Amino acid sequence: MPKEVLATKHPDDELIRADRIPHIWCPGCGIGIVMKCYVEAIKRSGIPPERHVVVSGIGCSSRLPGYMNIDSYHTTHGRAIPFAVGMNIVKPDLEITVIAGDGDLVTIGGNHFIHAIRRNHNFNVVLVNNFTYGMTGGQYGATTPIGSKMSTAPYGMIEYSFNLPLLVASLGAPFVARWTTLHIRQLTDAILKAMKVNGFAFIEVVSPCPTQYGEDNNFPTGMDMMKYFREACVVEHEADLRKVDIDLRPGKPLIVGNFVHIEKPSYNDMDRKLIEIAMKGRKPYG
Ligand SMILES: Cc1ncc(C[n+]2csc(CCOP(=O)(O)OP(=O)(O)O)c2C)c(N)n1
Ligand code: SF4
Repeated sequence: MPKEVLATKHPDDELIRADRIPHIWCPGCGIGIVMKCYVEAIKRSGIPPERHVVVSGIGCSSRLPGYMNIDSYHTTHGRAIPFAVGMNIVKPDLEITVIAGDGDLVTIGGNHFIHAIRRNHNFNVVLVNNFTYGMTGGQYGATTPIGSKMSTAPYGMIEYSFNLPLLVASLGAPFVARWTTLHIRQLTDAILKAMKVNGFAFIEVVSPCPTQYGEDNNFPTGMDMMKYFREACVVEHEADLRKVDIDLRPGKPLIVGNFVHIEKPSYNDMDRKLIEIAMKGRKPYG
C-alpha cells in the first residue's frame, strides 16, 4: 500500500498569514471568497507581492487585510480611502487595493469616497456590499435595500439606497464593475483588470451576510443568497447604469458586469505635470 502523503503546503501559503487562521467570519459569509479572488488576482498580476498593498477600514470585511501576507493596513472606520490617497501620492509605484465594507466606504466614509473618485486617485476599491453594518449588529446604512428589516429599522427600511455603479461612474471613475461572490472567475478577472487601470478602479461585490442581514430578510444561510445570485443575476457589460439599482424582491434582476472601462489621466499624472511646469519656471538660486 502506498503511504498516504498529506499536503504540508497550500498553494496560497505565501500570500496568506496561516497563523491567523481560524478567521472571524461566520459560516456562509462571503468575505473569504473575496479574499481568495484577490489572492488569485495578485498571483496573476505579474506584480511582485512586495509591491501590493491592501488597505481597509473597520468591519468584518475590513478584517481581510489581517489575513494577507503582504503589506496590510487596517485603519480607522471610514478612513481607508484617505489613507490610500496619501500612500498613492507618496508611493505611486505601489499597487494599492482598498477592501472594505459598504458601511465603511460609502456610509461613514462617503465624503472621502466621492472626492477620491472625482480626483481620479490611482488605486483599486473592492467594496463588499452585504447591505449592512455586519460587525456591529445589522444596522442599516446607505446600501440597505428599501423595505429590509434591520436592527435599527425593525418595521422596514424607508430610505432609498445608493446605486453604487451609477454614483461612481457619474464621478468619472475609469473602471466600474459589479459582481457577486458567486462569480469567482469574473470577480478575479475584474480585480486583475482594476490593477491595470490608471486611476480609480471600483468593484462592488454583492456578498452574503447571513448573520446580520439574511436572517431577517429571507436569506438565512449563505447558500440561500448564493441561490438567489444564480437565479437573479443577469450579466450586462456596459449596462445603462440608471437601471442597475439593487432590488432583492423576487422576479427582479440583479445586473452584474464590467460596466465602465475607459482611459483618462490620473491624479498622479496631473501632479507630475504640475511639478514639471513648476520646476521649469523656477529661477536658479543665487
Ligand atoms: C468612528 C467609528 N464609528 C463606529 C465604529 C463602530 N463600527 C465598527 S465596524 C462598524 C460597521 C462596519 O460595517 P461595514 O463597513 O459595512 O462592514 P461589515 O462589518 O458589514 O463587513 C461600525 C459602525 C467605529 N469602529 N468607529
Ligand atoms: S456578521 Fe455578516 S459580514 Fe460579519 S462575518 Fe458574519 S456573515 Fe460575515
